[in-house]
Amino acid sequence: MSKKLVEAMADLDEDVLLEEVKALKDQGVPELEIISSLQEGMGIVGKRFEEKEYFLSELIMSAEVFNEATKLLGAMEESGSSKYGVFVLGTIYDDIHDIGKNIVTTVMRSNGFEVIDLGVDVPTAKFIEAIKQHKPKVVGISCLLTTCFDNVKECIQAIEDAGLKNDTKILVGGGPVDDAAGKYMGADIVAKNAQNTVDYCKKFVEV
Ligand code: B12
Repeated sequence: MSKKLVEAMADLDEDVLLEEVKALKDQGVPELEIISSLQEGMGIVGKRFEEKEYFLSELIMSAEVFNEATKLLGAMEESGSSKYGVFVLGTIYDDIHDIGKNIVTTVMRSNGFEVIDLGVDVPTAKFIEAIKQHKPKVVGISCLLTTCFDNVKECIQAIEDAGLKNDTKILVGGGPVDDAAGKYMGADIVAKNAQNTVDYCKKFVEV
């Protein structure tokens, strides 16, 4: 973890942040490690927002700064091969956070999955339609808002009621989703970051 990068992200200091990302990249630091530091910094942004030290404008700016940083990361380029099959992914309805989802999408693609990205604010019916159409082994639902936990629960229940959960594992992820929340929602697994997601999905696909 780069303390300088975590602090630059937390302080929304774009100049220092971009310089540090370049420096770490030049030193050969793995890109997912760089993303971890950025994610840690985003956690601090969130805390400052909760404590009213930051406001919505800073949240918006944090997203812009994060996206600028990831543009410097070459590993985030997509490979195009799909040797592990299809992964359907989307952010649950009423939630528009997509930075984490987009990272998972690119990292999964660069690890050989074909990702059907349904976008943000995705209604249950759209998840069900995509599962019927693409028959994925794994479906991912991103959720950054505790107020949307019940939406994810409803969506997973609907997938089960439609008889589509037998052959499909459901992964959930996003900042506030821990194991207890995942259990409440009826998910098969909670993934804390993009690398975990790749590891779990490869395991499901190989069994
Ligand atoms: C940036 C941000 C925003 C941006 C989002 C921009 C965008 N395009 O995404 C904007 C400004 C739009 C925003 C809006 C809001 N936000 Co906001 N936001 C954040 C912030 C600071 C960072 C989120 C982020 O991008 N993190 C970085 C990424 C890389 O991490 P990540 O999303 O967790 O993803 C990683 C893993 O979780 C995992 N993962 C993620 N998704 C998935 C999915 C699957 C399937 C898997 C397997 C893995 C996985 O892999 C990713 C990569 O490692 C968080 C704070 C936080 N700590 O998360 C608050 C936060 C989520 N927001 C919050 C709030 C309250 C809001 C608003 C309600 C504010 C308002 N008053 O309007 C709105 C809600 C809008 C809506 N309806 O969705 C709260 C939620 C609190 C709660 N209890 O629910 C947080 C926690 C801040 C806080 N501490 O108060 N926000």
